[in-house]
Amino acid sequence: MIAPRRGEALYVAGGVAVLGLGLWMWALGRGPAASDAGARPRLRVTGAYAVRVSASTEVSAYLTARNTGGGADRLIAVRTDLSPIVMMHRGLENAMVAVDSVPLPARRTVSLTPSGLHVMIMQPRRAVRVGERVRLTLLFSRSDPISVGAPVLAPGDRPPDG
Ligand SMILES: [Cu+2]
Repeated sequence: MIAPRRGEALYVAGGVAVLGLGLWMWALGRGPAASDAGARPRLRVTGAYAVRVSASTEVSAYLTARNTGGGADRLIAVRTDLSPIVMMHRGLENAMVAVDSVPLPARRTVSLTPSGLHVMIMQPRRAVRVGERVRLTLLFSRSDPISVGAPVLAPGDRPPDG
């Protein structure tokens, strides 16, 4: 049997030490110090409503998202049974541009309104009626999904308080 040379043994020991340090840092990262409860987002969604956009079949939706937590989050997608295609738009003058996500900073309230950010349900499977409720499931990058019922209003109706 050939004994390992001194250099190789040191090399192996060094590797074990690095692995140990990595495991220790990984454990630290999962510990209470890193998952500081104050840095978590805490979301509440209120005042959701939907409007059938006149002269088209699309349905837009609006809501208010309040983040009372100490950590930021992002709205990354919206799902509904009405359509597989739900977009998030930002209104600019008379145009709209798609956005990938909506930032929800810590301790801030973000409102999706007809004059700004909004949700757009493209090519709904059926026409929606004023008075019915559309169920929206909001997906976030950090928080659990939130489902809300959005009453369908006629264009120009006063939105619900939220
Ligand atoms: Cu839009």
